[in-house]
Amino acid sequence: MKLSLTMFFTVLSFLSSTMAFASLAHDGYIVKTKASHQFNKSVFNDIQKIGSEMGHFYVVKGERQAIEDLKLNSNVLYIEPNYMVKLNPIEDGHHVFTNETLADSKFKKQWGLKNTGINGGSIFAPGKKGEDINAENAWRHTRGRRDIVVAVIDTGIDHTHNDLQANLWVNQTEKDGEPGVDDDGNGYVDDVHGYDFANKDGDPMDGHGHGTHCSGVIGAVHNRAGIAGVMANVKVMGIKFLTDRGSGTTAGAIESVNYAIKAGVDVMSNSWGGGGRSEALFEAIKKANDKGIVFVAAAGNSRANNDRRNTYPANYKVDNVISVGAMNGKGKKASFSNYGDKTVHVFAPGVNILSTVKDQGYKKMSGTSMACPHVSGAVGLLLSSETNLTPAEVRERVMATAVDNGNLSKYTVSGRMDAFRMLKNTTK
Ligand SMILES: [Ca+2]
Ligand SMILES: [Ca+2]
Ligand SMILES: [Ca+2]
Repeated sequence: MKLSLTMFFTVLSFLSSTMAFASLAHDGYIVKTKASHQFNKSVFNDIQKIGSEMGHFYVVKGERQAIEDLKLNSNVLYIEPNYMVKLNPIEDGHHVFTNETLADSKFKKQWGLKNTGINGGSIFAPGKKGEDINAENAWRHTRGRRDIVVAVIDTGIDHTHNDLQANLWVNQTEKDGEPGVDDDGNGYVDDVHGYDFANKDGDPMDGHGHGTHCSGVIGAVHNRAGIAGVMANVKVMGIKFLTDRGSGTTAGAIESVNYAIKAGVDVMSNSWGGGGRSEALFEAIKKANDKGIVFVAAAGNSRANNDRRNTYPANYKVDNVISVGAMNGKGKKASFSNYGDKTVHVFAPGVNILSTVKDQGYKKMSGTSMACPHVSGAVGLLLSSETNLTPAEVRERVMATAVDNGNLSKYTVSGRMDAFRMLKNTTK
């Protein structure tokens, strides 16, 4: 399964989309029905209902003929492959730092927030001063708000990490409630910090590290230890649908989006991709847009032109989707990053990004996976300052205030994201 996914990113650009989608890895089929449906259990291997506010959805597995026959049922609206999706980092870093207690000691290595040109000395490649998201100036305007919730839809979150704990989203009713009981009646048992749709339980603990890394970029605590998040004040919710090995399905993504909508989050951060177009996921993202929720997505790491070939979820045409490419410390497109001057809305730091990982660790990782949460955090800052902006207005602001640094204009609609200019609504 993993092999086919890797092939998707390396081979797909040579295939027509129709051909490729027929061969994309998937795990059963997503079925949308008009009304609640009684499947003939004897002809299917497995039937699971998907939690959704958008109607009746199921994941169905069975022989080809049984699926074909289902298409003829008048209660069935559509059937589509339940695509496999994956993470968008390109490598795991080799520099793992643990148990360091120096004063927000690693901030000087966070070139994405403040690029001095020499961040981290010999460990990190030299960059170019000022090629960053302009975080320090942005923080003079706002450092975020505790009632802004950013959902990281990923491999989960290490909610025991000292550099994240104070900024975690907490479902207080479940925290104070009974184990094994859905105390707040939202349909999910023991969802104290989010939910785990990969294992179907209330604990989105991250056994991989990727979701914790993205979470740290957004909201690592400004506590004089470890790193600093783009937001000092925020509630980060961990929604896990990718396994500890980093793979998941479209159905899991839909359940995650649905959970975040019900919880009333402000931003969803999505550092994953793959598979073909899913009508069901499109409907979920549109629902989020209707609820005023911004959906930030990694543009992908296959050096591909997203104007020519759709990468999902970054390419869904909904007003709340912000597609993010990755730039390096010199302010140039990262070699791996997807691009598109019509479809990739903005670029953000995504090479050698230092952030939190599991087991109290810190690690540098690269990918549009890392660029995405920089934008999610900056959007969180913007919503802290201007609470009534619509997702379309947020996206427009992100693009209108981005910096043309001379390197990125042919790769994106706008340029390099600048959090300070976003907040001040200025191009100066
Ligand atoms: Ca619950
Ligand atoms: Ca409970
Ligand atoms: Ca910190």
